Amino acid sequence: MGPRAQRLLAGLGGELGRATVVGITGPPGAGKSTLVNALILALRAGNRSVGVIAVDPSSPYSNGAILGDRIRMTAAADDDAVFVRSLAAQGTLGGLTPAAVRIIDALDGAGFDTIILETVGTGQNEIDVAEIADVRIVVAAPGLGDDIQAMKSGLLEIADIVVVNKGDRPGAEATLQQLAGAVTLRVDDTAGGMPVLKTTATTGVGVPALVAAIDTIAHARLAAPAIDRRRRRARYLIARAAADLVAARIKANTQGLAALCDDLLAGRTSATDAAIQIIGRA
Ligand SMILES: Nc1nc2c(ncn2[C@@H]2O[C@H](COP(=O)(O)OP(=O)(O)OP(=O)(O)O)[C@@H](O)[C@H]2O)c(=O)[nH]1
Ligand SMILES: [Mg+2]
Repeated sequence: MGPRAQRLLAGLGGELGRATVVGITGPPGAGKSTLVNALILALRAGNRSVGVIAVDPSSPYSNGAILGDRIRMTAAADDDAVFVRSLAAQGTLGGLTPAAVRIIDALDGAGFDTIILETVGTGQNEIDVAEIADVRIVVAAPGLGDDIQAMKSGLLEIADIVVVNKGDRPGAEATLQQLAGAVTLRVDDTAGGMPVLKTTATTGVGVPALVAAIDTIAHARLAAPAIDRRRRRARYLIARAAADLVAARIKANTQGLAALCDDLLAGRTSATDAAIQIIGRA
């Protein structure tokens, strides 16, 4: 970002932190984009403006996913209160670029009520969503097989709301039961109240209940001062930048690294102690 853009965003500072940022993640093909489209329709029906950032996890050189999202998000066409932007992940460490945070700020400053962030849940992405979003939705669908197992171990950790989409498909109810069971087993789910909802994104069935669940959580989260939520996003940006810098430093340190590698292989040091020798104690 250039200095001019930075000044512009800084000038918006007083107005930022108003929007509800909703993160939507889940396995490829679960119907995230279709669900975002259905959410746009439902939120527009309530006269709320919606900004969408769809993070493309695939090659930064391909526009295929961008086109795909545009086609699926037909609700956005010809409506000034809807803004859809696709973003290539650019192969950064976090998968989700800091650019996403800047677009959130820009949309927030422009007065959008709800900002939806769609990312494919493969690895670091879902954690990034957790860092950035006020409300975190994990989307599953029947017939994704192993992905449900993966969700149980990882994705559900970050969820505020679990959605089983493709509710019109056979097996939707079984997937719902499976995930509802996994959610109640979560140790940290003290309230025992995480919503597990069924939607059919293609027809909009179940979407009003999802909007209601989002609103309930957003209401509680947005009670915190806007600056707190913006600081959390700033912390994420700094952590990502720090990780990039450290990785670059370790890569550049080829001379000393050979000896450290040998020490590690011979059990004379741990990976953590070796890292501390290179970057110092945090
Ligand atoms: N039957 C049925 N099909 C659905 C539903 N929602 C989405 N689909 C279909 O599922 C396919 C994938 O939908 P997308 O919205 O692109 O899924 P996605 O999770 O965004 O996919 P990626 O962004 O590639 O990870 C499309 O063919 C949709 O039409 C649903 O509720 N029921
Ligand atoms: Mg998608």
